[in-house]
Amino acid sequence: MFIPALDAVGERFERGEFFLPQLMASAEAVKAGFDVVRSRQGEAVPTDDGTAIVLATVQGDIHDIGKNIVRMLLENYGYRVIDLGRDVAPERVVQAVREHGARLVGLSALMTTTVRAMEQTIALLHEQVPGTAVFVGGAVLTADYARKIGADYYGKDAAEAARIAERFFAAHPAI
Ligand code: B12
Repeated sequence: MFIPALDAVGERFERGEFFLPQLMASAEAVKAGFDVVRSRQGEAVPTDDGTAIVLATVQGDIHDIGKNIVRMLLENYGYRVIDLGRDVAPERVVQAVREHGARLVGLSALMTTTVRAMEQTIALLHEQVPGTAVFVGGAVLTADYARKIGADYYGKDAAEAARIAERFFAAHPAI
């Protein structure tokens, strides 16, 4: 319900019919809507069995509505999500992975200009914390492109994010 509305706003913004204030007002309305959904859902009880997931919107990108939906769904599945927020530097992601012993990292990017930061974050993670798997998503990405920038998995929406986590932890159980 919220997402088609945002798509319509995005299209009008692209056509020059809407401007930044309208974009911001729509984002605020959606945020308020999701806050209501969240408050009605009750608290998910996270398991702490080696299934921590670090989640972030990459550096330079402040779009976090999609990431927040992914987080909500992963939490509902019982995963412990360490949400670093938006505009997150690659080094901060590496630090959080080490701190929480996370083996799976989710990254979100909504702009063509910030996919580069996503690529840098993936490279730094693979170099500094080998064995960490990265799954990515966001409107600008495709499965092909995700592979090209070194991601281990691509999810087109939050439901796929949950399936990726399920598959990953089933194949890599905590020792
Ligand atoms: C809302 C919005 C904003 C809000 C963001 C508020 C917020 N807190 O997020 C505000 C007003 C702040 C904003 C600002 C800007 N925006 Co804006 N924005 C949008 C808009 C309308 C909707 C994005 C959105 O939330 N979609 C809904 C969510 C649910 O979808 P989603 O993010 O894709 O997430 C889903 C999947 O992709 C996936 N997913 C997402 N993340 C992840 C992560 C993982 C791990 C996985 C598995 C899956 C996954 O699951 C989600 C749920 O199904 C889009 C247009 C559009 N239709 O996409 C433009 C858009 C993204 N913005 C755009 C631009 C240009 C900007 C600005 C630069 C504008 C400006 N001139 O200042 C700034 C950017 C500032 C910055 N540095 O980031 C462009 C980007 C163009 C491009 N291709 O690079 C777009 C496409 C608009 C357009 N058509 O031109 N924006």
